Amino acid sequence: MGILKDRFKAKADAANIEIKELLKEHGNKKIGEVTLAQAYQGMRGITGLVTETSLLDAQEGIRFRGYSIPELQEKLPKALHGTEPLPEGLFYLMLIGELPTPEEASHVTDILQRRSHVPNHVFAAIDALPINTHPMTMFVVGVMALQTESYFAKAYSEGINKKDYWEPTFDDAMILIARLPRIAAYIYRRKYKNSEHIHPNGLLDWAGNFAHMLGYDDASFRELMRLYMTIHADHEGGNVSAHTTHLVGSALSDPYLSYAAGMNGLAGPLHGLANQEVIKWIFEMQEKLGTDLPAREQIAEYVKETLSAGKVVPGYGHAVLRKTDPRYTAQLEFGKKHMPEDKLCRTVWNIYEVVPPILQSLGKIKNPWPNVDAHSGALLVHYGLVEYEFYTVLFAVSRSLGVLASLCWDRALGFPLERPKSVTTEAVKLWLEGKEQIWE
Ligand code: CMX
Repeated sequence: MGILKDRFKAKADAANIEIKELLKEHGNKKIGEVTLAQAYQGMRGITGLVTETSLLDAQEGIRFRGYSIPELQEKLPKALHGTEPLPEGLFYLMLIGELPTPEEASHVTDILQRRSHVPNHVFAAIDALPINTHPMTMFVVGVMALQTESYFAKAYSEGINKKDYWEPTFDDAMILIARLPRIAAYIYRRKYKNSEHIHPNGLLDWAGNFAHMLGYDDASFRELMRLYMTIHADHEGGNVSAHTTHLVGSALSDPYLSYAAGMNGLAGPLHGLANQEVIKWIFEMQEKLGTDLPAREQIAEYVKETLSAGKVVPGYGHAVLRKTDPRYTAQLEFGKKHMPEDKLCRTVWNIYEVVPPILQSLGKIKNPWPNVDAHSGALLVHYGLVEYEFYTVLFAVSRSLGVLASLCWDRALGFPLERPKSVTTEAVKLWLEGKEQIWE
């Protein structure tokens, strides 16, 4: 690969310098409807998608159908003796657009329970992978194996009328959501608990049963799972997992294919995988410093080392948010209530005091505040769920609620194939020289 790789590197280095210069001078020029800088730099600030289930405000954070996280915690139905919202209720809200009564939320629970049986070939597909496979890879393989069940794929091959697309999409979405906890728990028990699997408990709610199948029957862990599955469910439409699910779905790929694609995006370290990276980073800091409760000055030193090694501080920053993520705050409050003395949680809270001013001082980071991933791992570790490579799978199970409710809406509203225009740097240069304009 030597010569080819070297040539590519030389070309890429030169192009990087050239594009930087080009954007310095022409970044604010409009290329079609957007600026050149937006086209080159991740499409920030472009409103080009419709997602009905939730809306993100840069200062305030996420609202699901108009309701903030504290409002959801107050208004959504709870499990018996529980205080955290039932994610089934949030799914109802995202799908129907109205807050469910306890009976309506429990109807969703019933639908999911009745459809939760996972066919054996899905487990066989997971078992075919080496045990050291990352849990997210096992998860997506499990979802892809389940695609054999798709009503949408079957209906399409039999010639369904396009006005009816939404219906098999809806059926696939419900079945997929119903089965994901079992698939995820299977992966967890296979990889970390010697394949000692736990049967579902048909009397429990969706998240409570998930906690049970993972092997954590503590009542407050079940509450954590209900909160976790609620707050990670959706974050409007432009994030990588939601956008990918929508994009792939726009080709009329069925919900299994679309969701699996989205979860491959969630498995990236700048997105959902950041939750494992946070705990890995803290564990490495503890080991290096030889303490499980590092002082703020020690944390500051470690943060600076991370930055000077050219790495990001995981769990901090956001492409849209410009304040502390309310999903972080909800978890912080859970920690203060259930485990105020926990050393790892106290470390997470100390990091919150130390990191923002350091990131701010760099002058280039638009949001120095923590996101959802900065806190979730510490709560899980408290209950003994220390296998941090599994954390993104929890995020993925939750994210199904938002992206699949959205996919039902995509089909119901007949959204078309998504296909934005792209350009080459060569074409941009010709345009800047006034020679060619290919985007109009
Ligand atoms: N640590 C170090 N540098 C950071 C940083 C962080 N936490 N956040 C942003 N930056 C850097 C960017 O890498 C970029 O650097 P360059 O100009 O050298 O490329 C610069 O600051 C400007 O970035 P930005 O406009 O503020 O942020 P982006 O919109 O480009 O990126 C995000 C957003 C989330 C990818 C980024 O903040 C990040 O990498 N954070 C750490 C990873 C993380 O926690 N991801 C989880 C996000 C939530 C989720 O999706 O689950």
